[in-house]
Amino acid sequence: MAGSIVAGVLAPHPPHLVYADNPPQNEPSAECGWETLRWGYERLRKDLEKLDFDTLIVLSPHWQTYVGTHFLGVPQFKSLSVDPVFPNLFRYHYELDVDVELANAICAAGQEAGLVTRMMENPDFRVDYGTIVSCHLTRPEWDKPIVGISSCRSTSYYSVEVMQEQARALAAATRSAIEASGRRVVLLASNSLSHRHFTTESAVPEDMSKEHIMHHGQYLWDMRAIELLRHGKTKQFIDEMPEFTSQAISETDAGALSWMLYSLGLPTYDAELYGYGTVIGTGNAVMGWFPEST
Ligand code: 2X7
Ligand code: FE2
Repeated sequence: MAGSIVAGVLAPHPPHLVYADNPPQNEPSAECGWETLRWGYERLRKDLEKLDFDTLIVLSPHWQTYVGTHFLGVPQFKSLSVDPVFPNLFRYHYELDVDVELANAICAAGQEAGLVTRMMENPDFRVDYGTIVSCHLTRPEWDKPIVGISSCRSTSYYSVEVMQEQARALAAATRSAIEASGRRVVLLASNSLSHRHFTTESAVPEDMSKEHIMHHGQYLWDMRAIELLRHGKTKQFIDEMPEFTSQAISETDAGALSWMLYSLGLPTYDAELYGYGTVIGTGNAVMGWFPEST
């Protein structure tokens, strides 16, 4: 049977959410924190549980490659991931499996479509924290293999428009490789929405009396993005992305959300909003699109 995308998820990766969950893999421990987002992820996990999927594909802004798009290409990775900005919150011992066959297929299809793509085959490679946090919060059991895709930073080199063209080509490659694979796949766009964060941290990082959006303008942009995305206006959101990305300093610059929305065929059906919350001033939404339920 042909493979399919069974869900697309906007799956932000602030390490604070893992810190506050206190999983055994993470060394620091927290009292609480960022509950609206963590409860949102909890509801997402329940919905994904019903879908019987094989593989998670995640595109992360924190695996930055400057010559083309790279794919994790080693069957297993095991190491310690430390957030470079928040080492006090995230020291996470990970062990994960990679769906190398599917990764190879997307890499090859991308190349055929004219993208510069490459398999990352260094067994000592340290997987970035964006990939780990989004995958952990979506599937803490780590019992599904992943495909990890890098962000090739074409927004910085060129523009949001160029990034979106490349995201569209990568999405077409992703779709055709999934169809040929027979897999049931969940796509994760690992990014925050508005992305300005405070440069100092409170003495107790999980002190929620100190947590709020960086400024009102960022909040307005987040609300606009969520309203469009929730109500099937993904084409309009894609069209507005250059302005959104520059005005909200959004992590959409990495291409993850564009890739995911293009892979879903720019959905015109409603998305499920699982939660919105700020993390050290940034705006984050957990949202899901379910093509089989439309
Ligand atoms: O990578 C992140 C992020 N995107 C948002 C908030 C805080 C930390 O890390
Ligand atoms: Fe980030």
